[in-house]
Amino acid sequence: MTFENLFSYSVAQFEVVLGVFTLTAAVFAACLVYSLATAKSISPRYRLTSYLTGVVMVSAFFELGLLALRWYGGFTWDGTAYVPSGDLFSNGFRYMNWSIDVPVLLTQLLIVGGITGTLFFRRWAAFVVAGLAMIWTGYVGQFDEVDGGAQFWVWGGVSTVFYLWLLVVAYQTIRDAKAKSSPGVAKMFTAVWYLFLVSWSIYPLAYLMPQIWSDPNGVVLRNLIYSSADIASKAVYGVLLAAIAQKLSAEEGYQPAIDGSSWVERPDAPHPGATPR
Ligand code: RET
Repeated sequence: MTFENLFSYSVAQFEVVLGVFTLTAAVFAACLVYSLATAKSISPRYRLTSYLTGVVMVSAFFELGLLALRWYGGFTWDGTAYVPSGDLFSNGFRYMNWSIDVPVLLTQLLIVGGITGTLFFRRWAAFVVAGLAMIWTGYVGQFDEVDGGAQFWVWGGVSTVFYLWLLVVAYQTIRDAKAKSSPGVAKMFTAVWYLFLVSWSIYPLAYLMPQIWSDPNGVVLRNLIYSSADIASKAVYGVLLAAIAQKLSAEEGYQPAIDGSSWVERPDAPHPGATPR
């Protein structure tokens, strides 16, 4: 049982949740277009990151669309409030979506971080095992989120152990990437680390919400939290990695990257506005 099903909602509460779901789906659709449209300005060595952002965006777009439908069908207007309709809302889609997106997002980090050879496969295996174990143990725990019994806390705790392992491997990957980067790119990797740490750590907070704030406003806040974390960890992260990949491509002399971006410095090509026409 998901705690969203316990309550009735005012028009504002119901609409905000529905609006946030559709906004998030729209952001993912936009980010899909962006990543496909800019892929060619990234050298073949890093380009897979753009297509992987595309994979994340498609799966997340469907997930948010389904959540919106499920929310819409889960409650009916009785003249004064949106009351449970008998069809249950479920956050289970989220966990299914993470099962695709978490391994893919972490693979992107390895690609843009320039990790190759056996180290790539070792880190990749650690990411996939830790990521899936984190998600599926959390999935088992969330079925007990309303009661907050042993199932909720024990599986939540086991999931957190896998999360900490994943964080260590992500930290090592970003540290290694920074060690071989120019100062500009190293700064961008530092930004990736903070974005990663903050946006990923929001999900366990949303898991805890039924035990922290169990009322309709808590439900609204939980879904706002989930959507901000989703936009940051999938879309902003994807765009930031694409920007790093493009800068690396330009530094390595890949001409479409040099021509195709306004934020990569071109010391030998003055800004068109600087030359008299
Ligand atoms: C759970 C269960 C409680 C403990 C922890 C969790 C962590 C979840 C995370 C999810 C990240 C999801 C992402 C999805 C992007 O598509 C499973 C809520 C630690 C970190 C990044």
